[in-house]
Amino acid sequence: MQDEPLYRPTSDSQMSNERTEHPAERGQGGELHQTPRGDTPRMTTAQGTPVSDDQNSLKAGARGPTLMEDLHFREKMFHFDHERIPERVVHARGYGAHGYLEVTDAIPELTSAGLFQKEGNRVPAFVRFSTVAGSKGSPDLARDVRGFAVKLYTEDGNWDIVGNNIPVFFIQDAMKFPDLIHSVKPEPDRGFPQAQSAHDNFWDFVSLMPEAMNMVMWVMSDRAIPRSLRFMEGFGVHTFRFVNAEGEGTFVKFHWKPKLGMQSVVWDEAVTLNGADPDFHRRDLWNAIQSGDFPEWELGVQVFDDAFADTFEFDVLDATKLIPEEQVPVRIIGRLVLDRVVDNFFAETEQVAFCTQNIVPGIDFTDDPLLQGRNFSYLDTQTKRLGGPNFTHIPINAPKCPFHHFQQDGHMAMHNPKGRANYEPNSWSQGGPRAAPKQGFQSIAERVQGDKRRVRSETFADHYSQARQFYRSQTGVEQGHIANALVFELSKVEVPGIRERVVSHLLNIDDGLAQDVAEGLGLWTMPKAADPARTPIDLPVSDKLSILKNGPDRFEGRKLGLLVTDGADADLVGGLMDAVEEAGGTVEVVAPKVYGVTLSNGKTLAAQQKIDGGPSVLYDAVAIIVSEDGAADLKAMHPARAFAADAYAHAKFMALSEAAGALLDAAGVTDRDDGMTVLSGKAEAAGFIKACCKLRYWDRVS
Ligand code: HDD
Repeated sequence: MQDEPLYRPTSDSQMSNERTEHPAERGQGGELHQTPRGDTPRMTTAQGTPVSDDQNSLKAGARGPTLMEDLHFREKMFHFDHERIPERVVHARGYGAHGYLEVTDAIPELTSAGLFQKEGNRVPAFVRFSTVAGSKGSPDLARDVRGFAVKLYTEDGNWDIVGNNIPVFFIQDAMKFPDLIHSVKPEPDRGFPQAQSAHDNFWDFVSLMPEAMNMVMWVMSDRAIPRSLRFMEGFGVHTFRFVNAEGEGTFVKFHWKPKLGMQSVVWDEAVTLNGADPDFHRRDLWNAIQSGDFPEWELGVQVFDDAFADTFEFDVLDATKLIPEEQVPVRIIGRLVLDRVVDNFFAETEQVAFCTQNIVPGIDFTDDPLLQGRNFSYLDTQTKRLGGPNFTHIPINAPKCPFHHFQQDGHMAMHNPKGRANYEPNSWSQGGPRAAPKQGFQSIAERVQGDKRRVRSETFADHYSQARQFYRSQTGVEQGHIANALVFELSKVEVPGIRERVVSHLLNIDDGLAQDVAEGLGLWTMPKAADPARTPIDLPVSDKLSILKNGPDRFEGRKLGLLVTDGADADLVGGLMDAVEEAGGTVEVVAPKVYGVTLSNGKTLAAQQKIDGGPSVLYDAVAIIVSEDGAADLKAMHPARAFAADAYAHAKFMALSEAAGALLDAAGVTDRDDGMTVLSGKAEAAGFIKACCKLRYWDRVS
């Protein structure tokens, strides 16, 4: 039996009783897969029973009914029917990768956390990025906050920093989290819109909760449409505590700063990207890691004491506020590198369970009421999502340091210790584990006293000052994007009263912004400003809050879309590709046909995208190197005209061959500006890539 090939060659007749070769039996190159002989493992059921035929269910006769007795069919179908687990109630769409955190500046004076005792210490890390509102299958470029959740497998247990790419939050008290999320998710009666805040319920809720206004400014800014997960900052958001070996505490806020700098797309690109490549962010992360271009962030901390907290304009326990970097500088203490994609998306990215309660000795919580509530919610949700209390037995969630406890049994228990002792204290000789008062986790000895009341502290009452500071710290281009985003979103709101209520808040943030939005909406009469609980104050501009003021000035890690046709000048193409490579970028070739083109020197150049699958929104800059005949062909193709028109409209730098002008004209792009370089040789190619380091030619649109 073992010597007989289990799969036979294709039968001539599809109607024959002989089983026919299934397409799945062919490899990608068309070669026939190995039959289960030699080194190829034989297929079995989950019980280990060898399977003889995985194509046909067991029937009474070739055309007869399927038999219940078919153990292989029933087991296969039963397992398939149970493949899904509940998606996360928020942050359902996410993408993870492995890496490490390396300490670059030891801080034993601040914290006793083992990790930070010595420069050069490294711990494994797993990071999951996510959007918040959309379900698991929603597109990557939704206007939304991005989750930035980091699990560090330290020698003292797992430390999770479950943060976002925005340093403030919508609400101050965890009590309001279900309401916030209900309001942004699809409306309950109609089940839409998906992955969007542009609807009545969201704007109704936030306009009734003025504490949301600071975060609303951030979400309407370009921060909410990052170009890549690699090009965004991350924040722990809350104020945490460092505790040193003497038991002394300092306040700390955590920051992740991307090595390649920040970058966002423009809204019109995001809208197109969501259709052109709904997986744009995850594909980008996967490709970067697979090509050895490992994404990296600096870990920074803002450390401050009670004296600062007492004099700061806001309460450091209020998660709707940040501390400007100009006030408390960020000290860089480590680097986070992602150098390995997952082996299995479900096992790792889907099953990873972050909990804000996962901290290690040397780190502690504060009384931030949002953080306190989160500490309940995460553990609770994992139990539901992963089916029981043993989710720490799943490898991605298990600590990588030794661990010993008496928690036992339950669904799917994988760690089942031997021996008699399962309680403590006990008299058995191997009766450990025992608690270690010195090395064990200790909460900071903080005096806590107060009346038992449901109240919001008066110190949380200023809802507009930081929103104003954020808006006024942006460049003109960025301010325009915020106004446009508000107009776009509020134009999707059906109830005029809700739109007007939002504008009434904007009046407390910035008059000019309120005017721009009112004008964009076509609002006839300006509403009265909302009554602020506390009169907003003017804070100094904080340049660090702007993306464009902190632009990367490099093309490293970025992508050029190169549109070519048959007969394109081989020297220009070669020179440009070399220049991009030298700058640390990549080139994706777009052509009328995916097998590519024949260049002027007779050599072929393979394409990665056919023109209608490679719109210019996929790229940071574009080049159109075409022959005259090629340009004439492209003129007739809508996707080619759109490639040129969109690149122009999105303020991208463009490199052109002489002949490309005809395509631009046909696309309605009659301007020739300084964001365009007509190439005639290598020198221009280098100059063009240097210009691309600015990422956009904003003068074109501002
Ligand atoms: Fe949350 C997931 C970040 C407030 C309750 N949250 C979740 C994830 C991130 C954040 C990144 C995805 C983790 C992953 O990739 O698996 N959440 C935040 C930040 C907040 C915040 C930065 C404010 C500072 N969250 C917040 C509150 C609550 C929750 C106030 C409830 C009281 N969050 C959850 C949750 C989730 C979650 C329901 C859903 C899936 C999960 O936990 O694992 O428990």
